[in-house]
Amino acid sequence: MPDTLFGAMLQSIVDGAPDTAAELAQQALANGVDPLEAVNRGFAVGITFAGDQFGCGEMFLPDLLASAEAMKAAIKVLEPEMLKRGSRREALGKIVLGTARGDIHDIGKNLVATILSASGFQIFDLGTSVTPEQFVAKAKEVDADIVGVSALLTTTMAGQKAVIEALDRNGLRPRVKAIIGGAAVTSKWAAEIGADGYSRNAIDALELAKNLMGKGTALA
Ligand code: B12
Repeated sequence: MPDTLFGAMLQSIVDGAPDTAAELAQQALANGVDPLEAVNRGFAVGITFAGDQFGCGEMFLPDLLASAEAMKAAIKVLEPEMLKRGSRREALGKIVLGTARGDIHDIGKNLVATILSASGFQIFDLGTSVTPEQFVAKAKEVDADIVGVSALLTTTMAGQKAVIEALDRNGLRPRVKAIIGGAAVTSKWAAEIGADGYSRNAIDALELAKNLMGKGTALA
């Protein structure tokens, strides 16, 4: 059963059908499917497919927007369960999160925020198109342990570098760690700009953040 459910989830995103996506998310929860698995094996596969179609000119921006809306509708249904499943037992640290200047993609960043928050991190989400100055100001204000910058466009990845430079300029690093992510980000880019870490998905982001706080289960 789950495989057909995951297939239908994928299709609902490609079709840009928020009501169907939300219904399928509800169905998954009712069937005891792990909400993160529903995202990773169903909905996220759909949005990646839609992005590829868009990239090769098979899909246009309004369709991609509809796909993004469907993705958000599904995550809205799944989010409370993700938060409920999180441990939330100890305060792990404070993380300032946002999408880089000029970039409005936030689906992945929001997932990272949900997972980290569910696992006990205190999240200060600055939203999208965040300037380096805004990251620095918030990090100072809340005495952050980690600053996380998401970027989905090759043009806005430079914004991640600018945030790291601003953290350095303001004397916040190395105490404050800088982590980055987003579809186009690679470990090579992370090393090049001197980030303290990067991850390909929200689960790895959690492991990364825990490791940086000295509370991880993995080495690294
Ligand atoms: C959905 C989407 C949109 C939606 C965004 C809706 C929203 N509210 O987010 C809309 C339709 C608005 C959109 C707009 C645009 N988009 Co767009 N979009 C996408 C798409 C299809 C999916 C992104 C997504 O949500 N993925 C699902 C999530 C779950 O994955 P994720 O974002 O990668 O996040 C995970 C990890 O990366 C990681 N992570 C993410 N952030 C962080 C942060 C930290 C700190 C850490 C540790 C980890 C981490 O964890 C996340 C969860 O697992 C991608 C294609 C793709 N394959 O990425 C294109 C894509 C990114 N878009 C693209 C483009 C070109 C655009 C536009 C410029 C189009 C236009 N002509 O206007 C605009 C940009 C506007 C702007 N200024 O930002 C291109 C970028 C090309 C490039 N290399 O630069 C892509 C790759 C599509 C393509 N193939 O051409 N887009």
